[in-house]
Amino acid sequence: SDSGYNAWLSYPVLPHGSLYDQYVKWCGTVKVTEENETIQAALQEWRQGIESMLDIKVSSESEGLCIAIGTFQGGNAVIRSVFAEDTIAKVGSEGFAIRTRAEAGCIAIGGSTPAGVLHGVFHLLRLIGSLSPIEQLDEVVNPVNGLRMINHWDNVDGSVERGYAGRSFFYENNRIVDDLERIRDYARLMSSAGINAISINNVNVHEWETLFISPAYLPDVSRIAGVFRVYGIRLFLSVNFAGPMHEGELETADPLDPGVRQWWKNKAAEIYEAIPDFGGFVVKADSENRPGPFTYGRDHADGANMLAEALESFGGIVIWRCFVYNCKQDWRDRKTDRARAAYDHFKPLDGKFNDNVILQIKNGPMDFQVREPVSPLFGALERTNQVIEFQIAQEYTGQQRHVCYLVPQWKEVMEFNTHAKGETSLVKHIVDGSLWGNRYSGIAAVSNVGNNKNWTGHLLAQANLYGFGRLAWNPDLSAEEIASEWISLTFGTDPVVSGTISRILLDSWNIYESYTAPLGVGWMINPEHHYGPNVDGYEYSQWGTYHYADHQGIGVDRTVQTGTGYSAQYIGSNAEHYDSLEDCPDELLLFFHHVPYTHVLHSGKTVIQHIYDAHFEGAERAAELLTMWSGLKERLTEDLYVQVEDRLQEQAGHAKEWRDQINSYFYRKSGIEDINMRSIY
Ligand code: GCW
Repeated sequence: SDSGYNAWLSYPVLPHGSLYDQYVKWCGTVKVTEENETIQAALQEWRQGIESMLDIKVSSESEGLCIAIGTFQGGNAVIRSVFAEDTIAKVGSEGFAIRTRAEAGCIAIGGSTPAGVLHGVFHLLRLIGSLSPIEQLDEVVNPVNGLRMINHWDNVDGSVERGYAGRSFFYENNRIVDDLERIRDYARLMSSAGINAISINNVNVHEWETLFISPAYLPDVSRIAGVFRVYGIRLFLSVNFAGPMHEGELETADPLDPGVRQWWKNKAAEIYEAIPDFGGFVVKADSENRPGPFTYGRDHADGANMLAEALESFGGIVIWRCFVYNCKQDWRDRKTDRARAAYDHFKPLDGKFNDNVILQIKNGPMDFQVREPVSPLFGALERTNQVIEFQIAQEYTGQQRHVCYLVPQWKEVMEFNTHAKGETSLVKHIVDGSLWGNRYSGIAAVSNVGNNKNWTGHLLAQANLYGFGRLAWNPDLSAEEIASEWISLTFGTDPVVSGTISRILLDSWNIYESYTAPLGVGWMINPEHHYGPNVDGYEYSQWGTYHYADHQGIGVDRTVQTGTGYSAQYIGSNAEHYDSLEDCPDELLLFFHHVPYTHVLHSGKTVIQHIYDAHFEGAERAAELLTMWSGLKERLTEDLYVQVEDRLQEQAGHAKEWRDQINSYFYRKSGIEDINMRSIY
């Protein structure tokens, strides 16, 4: 077996039956007339997928029913005859039209660009791989979000910041790798999931990576861009705001200094010389000790606009991150609230950014915790391009040792109603640009891949990578649909396998949440590496991450009257509900309120009893995941079975550790017994 390397492009053999016969009837012949490298990649993918799933040979010669693929302008007569002008007019630059036309003897996939055609081919392969009928196809499919981006936190020394799947497959020993085979397979996976933009280096740009935009590295960076280009993906780089000083040329990085502005303009010209379709820059500035405009008394708009000006004439964009907060906070200071920071920094700058700047906002106000409210910046920026940032890497959700399918969490965030413009103003409509009519918009996420054979360490963590791409393409897909697609494409269509894995995935977020930090308060993890329980791990630190537990109660008071006032960053009824002890949803109670352990939740339980119950149940349910998986032993290849079994074993044991540390901590603090008298230490 391939150990999971082929992931959702494994193309498992399909069961014989009427659908199989239908596929064989249509799919054995393919007609392509264009030489374009992206169209040729689509053809190659088609061959590989069909030959593997149907166990037949694909020919381009034979007569009879066929698949025709190509662009509308590409000279393929079949494509032209199948699609009407008004259909063609509906197909955007990355979308496609697909139609079964018995009269023409073909299923045609047409796009206005080669990338669109490629997406169409992946679409049909996905339909077949999940046993959908193909004899009545007639649809136009366009991606909902413009930017569908993956951010790598890879360093050129080969390490990956918050990487849980081995080392980087882009870099080794301060060089870009020679062999691009794995990167090509990665591009196939990303493209098939719908991704169209990838930044390849860490937002914390260190010494060597600062030179990625200089002649020392540009030729190699451009080799990677060439691989991505074939699959319709644009390459981006994270840049160091202090770059102009690093190459020893300038003594300042002040964004209003004419010399600095010229330096970036020259850089942009050099970059586009090497990579004509370069996407642009990702920037982490004045954040966690990274350099930025603050050093020169300038603001984020000054910084971002300078870079934007340099890229504008080449069609490039600046993606400026909003993860800006005081990371040197005094824990004794109860007024400073990290949750407030992004809004406080960026709301006043709304409307001040150039047209080709996009602000990248983390989904929550803190940092990718298992539970956080939605960032109040969504809804607050009416005249600024923005993308949402998720973290596929499971930094705070089990580090790809525990299973935690994050698509349901992302869905919840995307469906959140901000009330920013009229009654219904969902995050997904801010993110897709439709609410405010933005020039650029979309969705980005921190990657969870590395050089482990199966890409993601935990095989089931592949579902998050696939799911992110699919959700970025179409946020209306459900978490269930995405899970079920991923399972069929990866493991085949056995309904028992599908039922079990789907349940494991869909329960996993709730299970992880229940045995870790309670009721939205977050953290309680070991400092630095962030794995495993440590209730006070960040309690007396400078990072702004506190739970304030004492012998009477727990939680962060973020109300207007007595707390940090964070709740007022929301609009209308959201602000009211979060601010109110009565109306605040249970799962976020301790994010917004400090309450006694005896406070009664909407569920009817006291906070302390909720903590005990959730932790006992969570650990038990984690152990059941292993039992459920064991039922698949005879149905999966041994290699795939065993690698997940190992991880689920670790999770079951580790969930107990979480349970016992959290329960014991709160029992000792509160002195309140568990009403069920279970073992607490
Ligand atoms: O989640 C935190 C991580 C840092 C990361 C930072 C960020 C790249 O712990 O490792 O730095 O967020 O998003 O910039």
